[in-house]
Amino acid sequence: MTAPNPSSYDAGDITVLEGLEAVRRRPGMYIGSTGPRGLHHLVWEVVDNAVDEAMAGFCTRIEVTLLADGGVRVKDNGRGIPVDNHKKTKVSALTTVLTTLHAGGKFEQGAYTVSGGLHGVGVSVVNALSSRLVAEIVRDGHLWEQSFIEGRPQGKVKKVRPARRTGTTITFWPSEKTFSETTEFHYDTIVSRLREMAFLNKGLEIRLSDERGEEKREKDFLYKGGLIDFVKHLNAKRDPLHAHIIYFDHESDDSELEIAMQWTSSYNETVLSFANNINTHEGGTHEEGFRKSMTKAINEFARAKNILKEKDPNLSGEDIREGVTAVISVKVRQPQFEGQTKTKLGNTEIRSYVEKTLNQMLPEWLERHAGEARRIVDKCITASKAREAARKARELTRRKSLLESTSLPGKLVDCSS
Ligand code: 0RA
Repeated sequence: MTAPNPSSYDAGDITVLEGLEAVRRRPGMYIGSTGPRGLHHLVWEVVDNAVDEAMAGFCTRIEVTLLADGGVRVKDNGRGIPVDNHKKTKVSALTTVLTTLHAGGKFEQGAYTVSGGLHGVGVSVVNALSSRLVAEIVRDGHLWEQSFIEGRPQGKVKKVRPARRTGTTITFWPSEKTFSETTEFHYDTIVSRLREMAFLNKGLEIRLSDERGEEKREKDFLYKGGLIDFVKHLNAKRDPLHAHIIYFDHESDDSELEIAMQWTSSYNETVLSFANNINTHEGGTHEEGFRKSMTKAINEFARAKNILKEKDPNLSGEDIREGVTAVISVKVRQPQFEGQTKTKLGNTEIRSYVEKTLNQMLPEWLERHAGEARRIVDKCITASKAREAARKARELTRRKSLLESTSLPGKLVDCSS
């Protein structure tokens, strides 16, 4: 047996504290801002970790509680963060996860690494920016606990008592030193994100309880239909063109794809896309593959059914997407987030994955629901005609105003009246 080496232990300890100190010095680097957005990032980070555990197939229920004293509690029924000591460092895995930058929950090969994404900064960042944090773990037959103040462990992981079932509970109080503007969580903001998470992870049960204020509030989210329910929700106040919501899911060796969509009588296009549960506001390769395949499938169907004649030009992507509500969700092993706000998916292999998968599934759906497909195509043709008419009207107006303007050549000015 080798004796613990005090000097290297100290060195590691110092590195850890320096890491969390760096987060406290420049919190914006890790959570974007120290305003309300950054504050809510703390919640998303802890919830994301629990959702990861659900995505890995080990967690079915997450409870988020906004405590009366300003704290937030996130409880899941996953496997529980491991508490045993690392062979070399002799430090509990739990302590490491909570005090080491970028040591997310994901040690295992094969697990989805949502970490590295937008709010995948690791729960240690939450710890660094909390005046207090308590981790309670049930696994290996016991309840284990460790507390932190400003990120610093207040003793080792404690074995509290025997306990059954497994899970992780993280309770934290955001530090007023960092969040000097406000430490107050916004109920509606948390409602919409948790609802979105529940849509994106079908069958996952999420409960939000607000224990602040006079009237306690509570909301449960559980969507058996996943993205189908998401599209229903988005189209609740719109007028759908067809009854069936188009839905596909597909799993490959290293990615997953889920798409739901429905056309409405609206003139707007609503396409939401997600990569590893993160809203990719700036789009990216998954959206590109989706658009390309959809344009191809609708045009081919319209020609096959002779709705578009040989002489007619193809329908444009824009015409096809008028009035559509679609949600695209991909799960990718190593997501690359690009763009101004890091919300654009960059993985090139995902473009062809989505395109190829949809190329197989979309024509089949259109064939099997030919009546509904015709109504969709009719709407696209109407959109195309309207756009063409608008273009002609615009041209006419331009020509007219050109004639009326003073821009007539000099020697013709006298003739213009
Ligand atoms: C790594 C390994 C294992 C669980 C987790 C991470 C885990 C992390 C979080 C964060 C919030 N809730 C969580 N639940 C689980 C388990 C490895 C094993 O048991 O074999």
